[in-house]
Amino acid sequence: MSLSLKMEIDPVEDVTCLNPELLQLPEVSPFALKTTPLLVDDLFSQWLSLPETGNLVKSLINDAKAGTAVNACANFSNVNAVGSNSLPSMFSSVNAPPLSPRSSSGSPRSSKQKSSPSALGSPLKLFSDPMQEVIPQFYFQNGCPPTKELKEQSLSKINHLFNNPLNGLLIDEFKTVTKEVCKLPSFLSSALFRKIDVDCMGIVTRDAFITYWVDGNMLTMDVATQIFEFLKRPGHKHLTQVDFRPILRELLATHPGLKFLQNTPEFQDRYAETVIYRIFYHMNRSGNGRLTLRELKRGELISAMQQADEEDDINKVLRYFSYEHFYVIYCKFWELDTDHDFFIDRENLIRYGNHALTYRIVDRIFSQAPRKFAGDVEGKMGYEDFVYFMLSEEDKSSEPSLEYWFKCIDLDGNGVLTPNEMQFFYEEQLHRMECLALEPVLFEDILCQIIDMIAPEREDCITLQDLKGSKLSGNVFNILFNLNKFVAFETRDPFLIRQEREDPTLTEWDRFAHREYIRLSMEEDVEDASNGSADVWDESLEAPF
Ligand SMILES: [Ca+2]
Ligand SMILES: [Ca+2]
Repeated sequence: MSLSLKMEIDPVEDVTCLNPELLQLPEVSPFALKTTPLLVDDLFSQWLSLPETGNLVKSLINDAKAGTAVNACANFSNVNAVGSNSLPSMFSSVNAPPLSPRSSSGSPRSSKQKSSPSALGSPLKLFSDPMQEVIPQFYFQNGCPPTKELKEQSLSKINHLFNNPLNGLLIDEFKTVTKEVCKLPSFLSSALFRKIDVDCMGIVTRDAFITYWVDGNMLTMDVATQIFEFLKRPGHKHLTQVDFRPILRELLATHPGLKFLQNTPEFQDRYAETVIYRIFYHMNRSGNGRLTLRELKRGELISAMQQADEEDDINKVLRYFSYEHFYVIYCKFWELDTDHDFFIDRENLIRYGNHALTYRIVDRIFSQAPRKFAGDVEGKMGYEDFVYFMLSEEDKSSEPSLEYWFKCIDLDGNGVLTPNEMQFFYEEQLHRMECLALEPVLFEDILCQIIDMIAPEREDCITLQDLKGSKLSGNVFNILFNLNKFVAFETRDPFLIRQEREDPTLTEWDRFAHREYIRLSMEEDVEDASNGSADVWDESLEAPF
């Protein structure tokens, strides 16, 4: 192109030094050039009028005359390669507005440039080019609509499943839809069915289902959002404990691992309650009884539900649903609640774990420092409160537990634990050590040990954040108010160390519950065999505390 115009360029005599910044044609999309030929003419004549252009063309002609092998294209692109590394481009010099971001998607240049080494070598340049950025719509007020393909796929499945004279399904038949179309755990089926069957007709029609699931954009939501949407009550922005009851009821009615409870509805209720308390203990971190979508997404409930749906042995579902875990919690409560009025008082709780706890910490629990009791009986702890206590006591590595005990020790509630506050609790431990003729450890030494374990930001106090950042925080609490666990920690109980090594993926709670379940079931065996003479008690299985 440049050679064919040499005659017009020849008169250009003014030679100044080359300014590569003025030669930035590669910055312009060929697509833009094609669609605006006038612009091309303008640019080209501007380029021609540059003294450097005349200089370049002249030297090329001289080379040609002298018979030197010339590669005009190579020369040309060389000059431009230098130019393309620097800004501003020629566009800025002619004050042209940037091109619409949309046009770049069809531009062959933009796709070519992505793979060229110069583009790869300069990520900054890629981002600075407005033509590179195409941001797809990402916010939809009523949820992201399904793609045509996904919609068709679902509709064909729906048509197949609803293909009957009624054009609808009864509650039991609906389960297949829950599993195959919605891809949700089967024990959520009744809850979903009732959500769609608003008039309680006992049937969900094909059209009603499509309106709710496909047209309502439920299809494209993530599982947590789907479950949140249909479990919550209309107009609410959270889930409460009550909202979980229907799914627990269905799990109890259908899960093979829970069938044996069908003749004891009382225990079904207790199991359901316990699972719900455990879910809220771990997931409702604000502690206000209102589980938000954000909290639901952060926790492990959805994967636990999916596991419970696939696993016939409910005891393998360690998060929330294990029957054995429920059994251990409930038996402990029953054991302490001697008059079986379903409440325990301070004197009952002090017996927990072979009198492991101090009076001072038990008093703090009963003053409701870590958590307000759910029941309203003065000075009494209900079952739900006990579940919170027990989970905190048996797994001090979990965050809800650290928060629970932190509030207990923080006597003045100012958000930091001071040596004085810790000493208040430790005094009673020290006294108990003396009574049991154990070698007492002075508070000063204990404080040093605690500071070493936690490595707090400030040396004069410990924050909740400090505790959350240390793996040894649970031991600090045991030092302060649980004598049995303090001693076990100090002597590095081989039993515990062996258990930890056996399966490091288990939580402290999982190990405790497993150990306790074995112990409790052995006790039951002993009771059953009380008429016989054989002593079936195995000392090695006894809990170390
Ligand atoms: Ca009682
Ligand atoms: Ca404090």
